[in-house]
Amino acid sequence: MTRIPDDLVSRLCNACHLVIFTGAGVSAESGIPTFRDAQTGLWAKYRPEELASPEGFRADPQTVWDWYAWRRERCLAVQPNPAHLAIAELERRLPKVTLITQNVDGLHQRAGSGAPLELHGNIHRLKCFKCRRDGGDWPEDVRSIPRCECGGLLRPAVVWFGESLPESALEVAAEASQDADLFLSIGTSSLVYPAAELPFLAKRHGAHLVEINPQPTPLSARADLCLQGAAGEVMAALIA
Ligand code: BJW
Ligand code: ZN
Repeated sequence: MTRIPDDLVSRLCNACHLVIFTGAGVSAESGIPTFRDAQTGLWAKYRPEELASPEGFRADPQTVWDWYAWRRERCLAVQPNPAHLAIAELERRLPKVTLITQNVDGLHQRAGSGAPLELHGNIHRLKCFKCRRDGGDWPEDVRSIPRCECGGLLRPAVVWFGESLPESALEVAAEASQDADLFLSIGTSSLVYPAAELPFLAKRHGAHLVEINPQPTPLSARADLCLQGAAGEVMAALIA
């Protein structure tokens, strides 16, 4: 069982504004592969820019559609894990919590989190590749790619490489990070920008910065505390 330092317990109890920033590692214990794990990662077989980019979709929309359809089914088949549940519990217990996620899987919402700021979109929604209009929920059992009223192909409403993040979510996330007195970065490789900038921003504005990850990342050297372990175990210990 992970030991949580007393100092962190008291910082958590006294936090005026806790910001929690999550990445794929938070959903790993639910059975969703992370992106950059060489063996089991989602990109073990493909180069990321081949599938998760506008160029990739333009070159081979059906392969990209099928890959996301397969991933979306997997997201629906799994359950939130103790990390998602502990985060939702902290939202209930503390006066002010902002949850910022890079995950597109919808597991935070299913665990009871209110309104996570989804910086990289949501795999369960669609948008038009051509006019960017909202394309509604992902339809059931559709093999051929649906089209928008404008004639463009619909695509998953996620943020691909080279695309801008949703402006207002990023703005609110940056404001929250600057206001945070305690910032938890959980299960992210801290490699993908601009999201990866947020913990550094929080630290520069005076937050106590805690990283939870079994592996070191480029953030580790800047963190006040690194809890090396699986998100589910560490977060369960944190709320115990
Ligand atoms: C556990 C665990 C357990 C395992 N418990 N932990 C500055 C410098 C260099 C490059 C750039 C820069 N600024 C922008 C860029 C380019 C690019 C970028 O960042 N590239 C880097 C890779 C170098 N960024 C972009 O293109 C962004 N857009 C942009 O900047 O636009 C600006 C612009 C636009 C237009 C005109 C002009 C300017 C967009 C980035 C979009 C990222 N999209 C993806 C795909 C989403 C859709 C999908 O799901 O398919 O988002 S990529 C992928 O990476 C996904 C994730 O959200 C994101 C982050 O990954 P994450 O969550 O950190 O996962 P992993 O796998 O990397 O790490 C998992 C971690 O978990 C590991 O550390 C494990 O150890 C740990 N772990 N088990 C806890 N049990
Ligand atoms: Zn359209």
